[in-house]
Amino acid sequence: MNEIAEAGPRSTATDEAATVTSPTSPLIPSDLTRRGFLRGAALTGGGLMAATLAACAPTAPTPGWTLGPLATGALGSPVPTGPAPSAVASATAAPSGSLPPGFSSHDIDARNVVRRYVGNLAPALKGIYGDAAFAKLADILGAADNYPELSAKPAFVQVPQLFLNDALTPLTPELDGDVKVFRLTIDKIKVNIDELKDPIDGLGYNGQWPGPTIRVRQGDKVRAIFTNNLDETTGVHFHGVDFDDFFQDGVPFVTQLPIVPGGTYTYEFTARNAGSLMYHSHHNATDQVGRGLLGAFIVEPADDPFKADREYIWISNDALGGFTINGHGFPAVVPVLAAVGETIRIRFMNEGVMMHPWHSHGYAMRIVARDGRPLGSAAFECDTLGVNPGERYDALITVDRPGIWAFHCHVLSHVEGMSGMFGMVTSMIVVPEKAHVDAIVAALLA
Ligand SMILES: [Cu+2]
Repeated sequence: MNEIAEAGPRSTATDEAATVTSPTSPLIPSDLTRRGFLRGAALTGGGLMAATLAACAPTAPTPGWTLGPLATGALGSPVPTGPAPSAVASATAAPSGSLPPGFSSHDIDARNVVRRYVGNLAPALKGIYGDAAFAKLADILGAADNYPELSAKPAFVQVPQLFLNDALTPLTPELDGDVKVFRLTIDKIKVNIDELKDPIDGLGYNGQWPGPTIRVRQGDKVRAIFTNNLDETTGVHFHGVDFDDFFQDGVPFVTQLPIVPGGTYTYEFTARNAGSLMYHSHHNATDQVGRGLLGAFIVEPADDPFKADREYIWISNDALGGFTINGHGFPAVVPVLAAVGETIRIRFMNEGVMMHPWHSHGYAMRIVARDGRPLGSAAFECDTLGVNPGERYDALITVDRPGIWAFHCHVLSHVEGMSGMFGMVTSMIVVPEKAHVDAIVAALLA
């Protein structure tokens, strides 16, 4: 099984110094420390720490659900304990134990995929949302079955993820005078869209899909050196950059010769314009971008007008890996985490060949920038945002109500079928306290 460690070297953090040092890691606040994690656990009487540690530490004991509230939960309906109805008895994925009347194999499959998404993080919900909400959630998931996923890590922990890659192996430039130098390889890789699916043959920058996030400041001089380890030619385009020199534009047979196998090519330019940009193959691109040659290029302005407590990069693709967010499909997709009172920023980027309307349940998004350019007085609010191929939108969401809110593409065939939800689905998990988020993230990074 593909463990979190495969995302990159593990942190060697100790209790005294577990600071995630990359100030540019999405999701992870720069002040996240082991002590912060412990403080978070203290807020929930220690239960959260135990639960989140157990959730993600491979050798930790599996926490048990507190099943007591189930029979007398807020819903007031006892969990069925009788034999399974005959209509569902043949469902191959059906766990032993109870199955509510009227369930079909579709319901069993649909529930199983959500069970995989939540995994053994589920017990932490008790400390986060309180007993009554926990009882409802346990009822919805059918926790009384003591189903196997309760003791498995969430699906999104079992495959490499962009935010973990960026946190654990941030792409740090060398300095050559006042030039920031980034070195990347272009590689053939095996990609696990989902830990239960066979790996597919993909391509990646530095062995990652999406590639490592490249971050600079507006006005920086950038040198990006790419070595092509493929057995085919390629070219790299920095998408959305206002180049001074058009020969840096990365289009083979227009502004350069393709980068041959074994070859190295250097792009050098000044990051004139700020915002959410991208880098990707611009050669045989339907195939090469579809196989994973894509990544985020973030140019920070000197004074960012959009203040956010957490940031998420959300790159969609829809080719050889299916319908994906950051290279993964539900349930192997990291949730958006936020604490009440926080503002999060989502940088939507579409590297696919189709438009995807992203729909946020429970909250409106304030769209403040398009293609990296601030919208100013044209900023608008919506709960469904169509993002066309090549487009980027920056969305701000200020959260004031806890909950687990679905967040998905609204082309329904991209998200749900007879086996339940798949592809372009995740959730926004809003928790009452910042420490809850820090605890979960720390456990992911541990
Ligand atoms: Cu879609």
